[in-house]
Amino acid sequence: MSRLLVRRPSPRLADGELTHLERVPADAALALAQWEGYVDAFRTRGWEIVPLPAADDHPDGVFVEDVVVIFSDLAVITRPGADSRRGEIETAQGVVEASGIETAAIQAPGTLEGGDVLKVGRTVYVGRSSRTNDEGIAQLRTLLTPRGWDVVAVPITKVLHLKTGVTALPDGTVIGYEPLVDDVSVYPEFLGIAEPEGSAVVVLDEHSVLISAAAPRTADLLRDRGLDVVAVPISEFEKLEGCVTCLSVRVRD
Ligand code: CIR
Repeated sequence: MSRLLVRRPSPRLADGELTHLERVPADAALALAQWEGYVDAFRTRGWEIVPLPAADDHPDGVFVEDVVVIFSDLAVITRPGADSRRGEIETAQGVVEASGIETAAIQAPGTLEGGDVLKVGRTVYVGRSSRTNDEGIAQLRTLLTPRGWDVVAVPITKVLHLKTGVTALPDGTVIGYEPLVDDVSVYPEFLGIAEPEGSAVVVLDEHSVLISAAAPRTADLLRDRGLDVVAVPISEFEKLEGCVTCLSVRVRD
């Protein structure tokens, strides 16, 4: 059974880091309700939900994707580029280590956030962003090359993370809102969409994806391509530069 690692949102979510967006009020109660809806979308499709310990002192703790990245037989504990996020690692590390997956960690001076890591087949695209540095990418490459992964670094200047701008559909097509993608030519198959919020999709299974409810035209486009599309409202997380990918770590069976 596939497992979903999640962490409930902090009541201090509204104080989270912002890089490209202006701060607007976020509603903690609505955020919690939206998070529960997000988790339910997986639970009702057969995913096992694995809650990480709460980290209410960390406003961005709900964005668990940034602190752990799973590569089938290896879990990489990251070292976030944002100082305020380093304290999120400890509790996540305990859960991952207890799961029995081999674990490695990015070391200083390397920085890496999971939002900058996109797997497509055996290729791992890694965003060189304000949060992920060359040393972090080099460490990841050293870990993954012997395991048969091809690590490709890509520049990120227009959005927070690589996966804020692009993600991949079940068939490996990379999807993104072109004005916010530094270089679409990096990706062998690229599908441009009309809504920035539609850039992030989570693959639920071979035929289904999860997407933000703020991207109805992208949802229609994906349905036209034959996919089942589950749309969930995540407005309170989008205010903090979050998206559907960053709210969980997927451990696929
Ligand atoms: C941050 O700036 O770190 C958070 N406010 C948002 C993190 C979003 N994470 C992601 O897209 N993977």
